[in-house]
This record gives sequence, structure tokens and C-alpha cells, in this order.
Amino acid sequence: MSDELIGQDADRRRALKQDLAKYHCRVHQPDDPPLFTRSPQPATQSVHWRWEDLCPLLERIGQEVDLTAGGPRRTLRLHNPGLPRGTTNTFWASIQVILPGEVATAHRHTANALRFIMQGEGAWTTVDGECYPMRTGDLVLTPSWAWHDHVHRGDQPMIWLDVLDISLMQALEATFFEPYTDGLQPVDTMPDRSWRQFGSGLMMPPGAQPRAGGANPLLAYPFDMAEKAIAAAAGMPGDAYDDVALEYRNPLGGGPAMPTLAMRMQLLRSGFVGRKRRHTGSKLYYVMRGEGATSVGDQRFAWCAGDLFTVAPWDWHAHENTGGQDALLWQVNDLPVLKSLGYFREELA
Ligand code: GTQ
Ligand code: FE2
Repeated sequence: MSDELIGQDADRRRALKQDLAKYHCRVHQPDDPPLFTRSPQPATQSVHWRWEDLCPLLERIGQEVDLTAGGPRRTLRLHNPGLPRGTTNTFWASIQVILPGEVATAHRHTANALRFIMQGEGAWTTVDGECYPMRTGDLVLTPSWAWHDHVHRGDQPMIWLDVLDISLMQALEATFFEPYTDGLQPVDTMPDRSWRQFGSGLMMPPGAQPRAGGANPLLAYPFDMAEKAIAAAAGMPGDAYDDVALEYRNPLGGGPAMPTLAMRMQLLRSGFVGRKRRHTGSKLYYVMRGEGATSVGDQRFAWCAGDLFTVAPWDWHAHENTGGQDALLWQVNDLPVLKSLGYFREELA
């Protein structure tokens, strides 16, 4: 088409814009962004948060931000500068601070939530009446619409990573929230109920059923179990990209631990240099131990214990252990969403 014809078409499109608007219709405009790109062009950025920066900020919000009954949690939100809100395009990650003697009152929401304990002990979370102690490295799930509250009886501040599929829930306009009327919910006399039934991962009650809505019946994955599993897997040859990685699974059917979020523990042994890959879906890493570096796009994140970083969708990335010790990473990602909808793609270097 000649420039002249293209110009005429553009003029007609612009004129149509006015006439169509009152009927809530439009045609593609010359200055609209393209409908499709050959590959993803994410707004989400790959970001590195250093523990040395986070630590004083957590101390500060502990002192300066109140935790009130029925109010929001006291959290430091990990904000993605490429997005209006959230840590990635599907989930929010925040570090929650709870001080000795404090309680975070009960509520429930449609967002799926999980907690990975960063530091501290003596806090308990109750999920639909089941009470779980929280220790460093434990993973505790709060499935969609489960009542939950947190109580801290220890004598040191307690911090954990919260991850919720808020951006996804908001995009789907499926937000529901309900505060509990009475502060804290009643606690079952038998603690750790789901762990007692499903915690071995190998054996479970005959005829075991998922929770309401098909959710994972197991609510807690303690660190000592994850550590033993990783140690056993480390006897096998490593993976060229991830060295030794294990995913937390739903014991009923073996799917991801949550419908929208998958979690992994990953060991990068001293000297490991991983290969590069990229895939759709976003992920967040938390460094539990060791030192290393992850190249992401044209950035290089040199990380150590306590750091967190995201890998944005379709960003090339590779991990390496640069320290003299094994490195232990914990990961959460939204791959279950991509995979269940047929949007997962991966490219290996
Ligand atoms: O602890 O229930 O980081 O409801 C965000 C929303 C934590 C929680 C968050 C929440 C919670
Ligand atoms: Fe919550």
C-alpha cells in the first residue's frame, strides 16, 4: 500500500473512533499498540532486593507501622517498578513483620496465599482451625477462602515471606474478602491435623479427599522434611539448569501445592554453573544460604543469604554458585497457571 492510501485509512480510522465511541465500539487506531508481538514484551521487570537493604527497612516498619485488629498486615511489599502494583504480573510478595505478643486477626480472601518463614520462632498460624507452629524454612499454605490468623508468642520479631496471587485474582475480578468478627478463630484441639494425615507424602488416609474447591489437603511443609528430601536428591546427578531442585507437591494427585502457585527448594552445589533458559511465567527466589549469581537478561544479580529476586516472563536466566559452600534457594512461581491454560513455553540455550 502506498503512503497515501495508508494515510487515508488512518484518517478514516480516526474519524470512526469518534462515531463509534458512543456505541462503546472501536476499530484499531494507528497509535494503538500492536495486538500481538512475536514474543512476550513484559512490563514486569527482573528485580533484585538485597538483604542488607531490606533488614533496616523491616526494623523500621516494625517500629513505625501499627498492626491493628481488623486492619491490614504489617508488610514490606516487594514492588516491581515496571508494574503499577505487585511483585510480578500475577503475584504479590511481601515480608510480614510480627512482634512478640502481637496478633494478626483472622480473615479470609479468595486470593491463594502462602508463607515461607524467613526468621524467628514462636509464632503460630491458624488455618481453618488448624494450628501450625512457624519455624525458619517452613512453608505454610492458606488456600483460597480459608480463615487465617497469626499469633506471636516468642520473644524476638518474626518475619516471613507472604506470596498471594493478588494480581491474577484482580485481573479476573474475583476479589472477595471477609473479616472474622471475633479477632481470632477457635483452634482445633488436635494441632497439625493435615500434617498428621498427609505429611509423609507417601501414605494417607484411604479415601482421602481434597479440601473445598479441590484444594490441597496438606497445609504445611516443614523445613526439616524439605532439607532431607533435597539431601537425598543431591545423591543423584544434577540438572544442567537447576542442579538439585524439588517441587512441593499436592499429595493428592501430585500436582502443584497450590492451583496458581508452585514452590521449589533448590540446591546449587559449590562450583555449579548453570545453563541459560527462558520461559513464560514469572518467579521469585529467596536465598536461604550461600552465595552466587544469577544472570537475568542483561543484568547480573550477585546474591547472598536473605536476598530476593524476580525473573520476569521470558527473560533469559542462568544461576551459578560463586561461593565455597552449597547455596540453598527457595522459589515460588506462577507456572501452574501458564501450564494449565496452555500458555507455557520454554526455550533452552
Ligand atoms: O497474612 O493474611 O502479605 O491477608 C497480604 C494479605 C499477608 C495475611 C499479606 C494478607 C496477609
Ligand atoms: Fe490474609
